Amino acid sequence: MTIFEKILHKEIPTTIIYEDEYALAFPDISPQTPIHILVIPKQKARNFSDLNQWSPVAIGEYMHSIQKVIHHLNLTDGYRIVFNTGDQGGQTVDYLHAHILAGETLGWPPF
Ligand code: DGP
Repeated sequence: MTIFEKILHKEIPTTIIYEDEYALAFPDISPQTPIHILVIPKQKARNFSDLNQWSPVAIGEYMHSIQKVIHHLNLTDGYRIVFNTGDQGGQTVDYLHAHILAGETLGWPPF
C-alpha cells in the first residue's frame, strides 16, 4: 500500500484541506512553493495514464474535486496543476495525485 492510500484511509494523520466523495486534499510534506497541496482520488489509480481505465464521468468527478480545492484555496493570483507521471515524469509515489502549486510567481519551463 502506498503512503497516500494510508493517508486516504486515515492510517497516517494529515491536515485535511478539502474532502468530498471523490477526493482528498492535503499539504505536500515537502512544499516546493508557499502553497503546495496534493489532491488524490478516492478511486484507486496508479498515475494519470491509468485514467484510461476510468469512465469519463469518474475522471470528471476527480477534476471537479480539484477545481473545488482551488476554489476553496481562493487562488486568485494563479496557480499550476501538475501530474508527475512515471520515472521520466518525476513520479515518486505510485498513487495518482495532482500537485497544486501557488503562492509565488512560478518559473517556466519547469525543469
Ligand atoms: P511526485 O514526485 O509527483 O510523486 O510527488 C510526491 C509528493 O508527495 C512529493 O512532493 C512529496 C510528497 N509526499 C511524500 N510522502 C508524503 C507524506 O507522507 N505526506 C505528505 N503530505 N506528502 C508526502
